[in-house]
Amino acid sequence: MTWVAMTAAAIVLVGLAQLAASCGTGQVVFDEIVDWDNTTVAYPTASRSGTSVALIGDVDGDGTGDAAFGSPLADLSDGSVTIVMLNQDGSANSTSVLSKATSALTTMLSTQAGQFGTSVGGAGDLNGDSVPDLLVGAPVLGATGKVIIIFLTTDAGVSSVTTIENGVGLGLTTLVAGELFGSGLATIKGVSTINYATHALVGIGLASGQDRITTQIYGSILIATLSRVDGSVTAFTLFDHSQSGMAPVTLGSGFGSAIAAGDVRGTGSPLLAVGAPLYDSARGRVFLVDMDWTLMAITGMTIVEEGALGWTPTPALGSLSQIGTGVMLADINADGCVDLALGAPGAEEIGPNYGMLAVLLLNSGPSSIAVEAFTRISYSANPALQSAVTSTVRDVRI
Ligand SMILES: *[C@@H]1O[C@H](CO)[C@@H](O)[C@H](O)[C@H]1NC(C)=O
Ligand SMILES: *[C@@H]1O[C@H](CO)[C@@H](O)[C@H](O)[C@H]1NC(C)=O
Ligand SMILES: [Ca+2]
Ligand SMILES: [Ca+2]
Ligand SMILES: [Ca+2]
Repeated sequence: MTWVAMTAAAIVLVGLAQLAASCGTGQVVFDEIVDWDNTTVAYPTASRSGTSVALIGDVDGDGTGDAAFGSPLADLSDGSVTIVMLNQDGSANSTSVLSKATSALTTMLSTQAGQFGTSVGGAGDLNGDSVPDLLVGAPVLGATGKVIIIFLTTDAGVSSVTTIENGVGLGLTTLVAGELFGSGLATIKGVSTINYATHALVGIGLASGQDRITTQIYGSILIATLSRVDGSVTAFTLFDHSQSGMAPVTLGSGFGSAIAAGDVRGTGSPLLAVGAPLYDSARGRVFLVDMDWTLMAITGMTIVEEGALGWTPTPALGSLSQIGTGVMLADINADGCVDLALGAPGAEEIGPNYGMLAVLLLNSGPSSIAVEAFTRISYSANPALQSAVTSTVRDVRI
């Protein structure tokens, strides 16, 4: 089992050694760290390389899944995404950078400061050529932000590009400027009402999404069904604060900055983990959002934060930890229960803003969610990270 963790200037791949015996118990021990940062590729200090990362499927067809990560502040915030062809051990075999220097993206991205690469996601092949494609969020591109679907070639080049944005590619016309459409992205698997052979289901965050009635900024998410013929949106639902089930989301919390999906309750139906890293003046929290996928409705929300669900980390992560800047749901210790990993870039370590990945092993059922064990991946806890982590660990995805 491996996953990727990002720092301000480097990407690390963490290997997992120790497995637990029963659901939600045991310990997570990390035995390996791989840094994808290619020092011969110039990622300027301020590019915020590693803000987002995703495993996107086997692009080059060598049998090993490949990855992508975003550098949204590269090139004066025009942004870039790096596709990393992986070797079996998780090291980078080659890298390819998509940016305004890529001809298919030049017109769209040049001098827009759209922060292309704030989020990245892979939903498999979306145009029927068997090559996995790439979703990239650019939340300040154009008036309302865009999600760009990049149809890839096997050498990580671009065959064509399409977008999801206000008034384009879907019947959505009500987004307004500054909602940050595309701040978060997730692929949602395991929904019984979706035919995954012909469609993909994705969650898109709007970290400053407005309540449609009061126009106040609470943050929102949009769930979209995409066609595997051309990536077009065939259905969507926008969950803003005026919608049923959204009341627990508080004003200005950045809800939608990060999204993940997984079958936490073991019921065969995924729930969503949605980060709200600005909650309580940047302490941050994460919502586990139960969904009725047939009705496409929110049926409940469970809050994950320090002091909740039996999670009382000592020492505490601190009041500016920005928990939920990144979220991942996956069975990290391979015991059959989906676990939660949280990026907390402002967490205290040997000083402010060292950041950490908070790994919460969950023990959940249809009617309960509990944190059974907690492990930090951080500067102090992982000596192997000390050469890579000098400031912040920003995100985590699988
Ligand atoms: C890339 O993969 C090829 C084929 O497996 C291998 O021969 C080569 O050594 C790899 N290169 C790097 C830099 O890992
Ligand atoms: C690192 O960058 C160099 C120069 O751009 C490139 O030739 C090489 O393939 C890259 N290596 C990896 C593993 O991406
Ligand atoms: Ca591959
Ligand atoms: Ca494709
Ligand atoms: Ca587990």
